[in-house]
Amino acid sequence: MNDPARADGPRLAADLGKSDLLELYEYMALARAAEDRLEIMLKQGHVKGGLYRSLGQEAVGVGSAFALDRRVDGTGDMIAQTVRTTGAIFLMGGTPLQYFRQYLARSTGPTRGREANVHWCDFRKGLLGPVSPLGTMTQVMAGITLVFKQTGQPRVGLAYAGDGQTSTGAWHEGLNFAAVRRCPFVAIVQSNKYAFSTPIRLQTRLASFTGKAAGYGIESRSVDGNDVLEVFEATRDAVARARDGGGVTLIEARTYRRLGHAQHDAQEYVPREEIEEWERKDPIGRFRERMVREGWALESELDALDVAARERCEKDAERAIQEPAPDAEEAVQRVYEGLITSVPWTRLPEPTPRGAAI
Ligand SMILES: Cc1ncc(C[n+]2csc(CCOP(=O)(O)OP(=O)(O)O)c2C)c(N)n1
Repeated sequence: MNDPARADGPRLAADLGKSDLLELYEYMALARAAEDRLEIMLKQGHVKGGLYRSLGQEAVGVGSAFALDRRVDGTGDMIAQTVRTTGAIFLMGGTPLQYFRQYLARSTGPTRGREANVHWCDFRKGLLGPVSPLGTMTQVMAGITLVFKQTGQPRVGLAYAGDGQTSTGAWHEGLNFAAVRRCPFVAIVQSNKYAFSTPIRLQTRLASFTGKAAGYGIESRSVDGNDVLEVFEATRDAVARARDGGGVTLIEARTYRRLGHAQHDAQEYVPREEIEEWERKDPIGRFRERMVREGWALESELDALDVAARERCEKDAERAIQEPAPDAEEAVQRVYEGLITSVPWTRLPEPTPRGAAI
């Protein structure tokens, strides 16, 4: 859906028709199914590196990316993804198969086995990709959106950040730069209560991250991040403002990281009741319940989407598992500019001991 205002039959909610609402559900279900399948592959020893999940945060990535102009030819809007935006990556055109190949470090994957998890980009699909130092991609996206503006391209850039990321100098600099230059930029703070084990109260004295917007003179809005329609509406407004030359908006999406930072984090610093409370606010469960209650969809239609998501992930996982890792000689190529002619792991000759006769 590239035009959020497009009507397909009656508009049921947030100016969206039935097929749009089903698509929102479908992509949240797909994100969950893909990550569930990855968890099994991790236990089977197929995943290289850690596994980072967006469990319970699916509405943030899906609701926001749904508001973008999504194209696969390099002319649409762009996102700077994080490890918690699986649904957004799929909506932009990334696929579960790409996702699995990357997590399994396969030679067929987006980085051909050179990098792990979401560290990949696909500019044609509007995926800028992340680098590890937090905050950096907000700076890069600020620059990209300045180019959009200066070259008269009607494109918008959206950069996601966790609450921890907002404490980095890079995030501040990027946001301030985009604000001052009135770039077509949307900043989404995925406020999920923890950065690793650090709670929000140790990131900021503010009650809401929207308070930071005042410091940059930009618009802001706080939304229930587990309500996919609320996230969508806020992002749609922010994107429209950005495209019209109205500058930057900061959206705080209040959500919860239901698992540890990654699979290696047992989350011992989190009270069990807190997790249970957020399990009851599950974004997929809530949207399903609402769709059925409002008569937007039948339970059987949603069941069919769940089954299709799981079957697709099963098929793609089996395929990725069978595919090869890159061979060692190939894996070192194209990491830096130019080809590597001598392999870097060749041992240097032992140094001559001091005082030895030469
Ligand atoms: C500048 C920087 N500092 C520290 C880290 C290590 N690190 C990686 S992820 C992470 C936590 C991120 O938390 P947050 O931004 O809240 O995102 P979340 O994982 O909660 O989605 C940290 C501290 C890093 N990658 N970069």
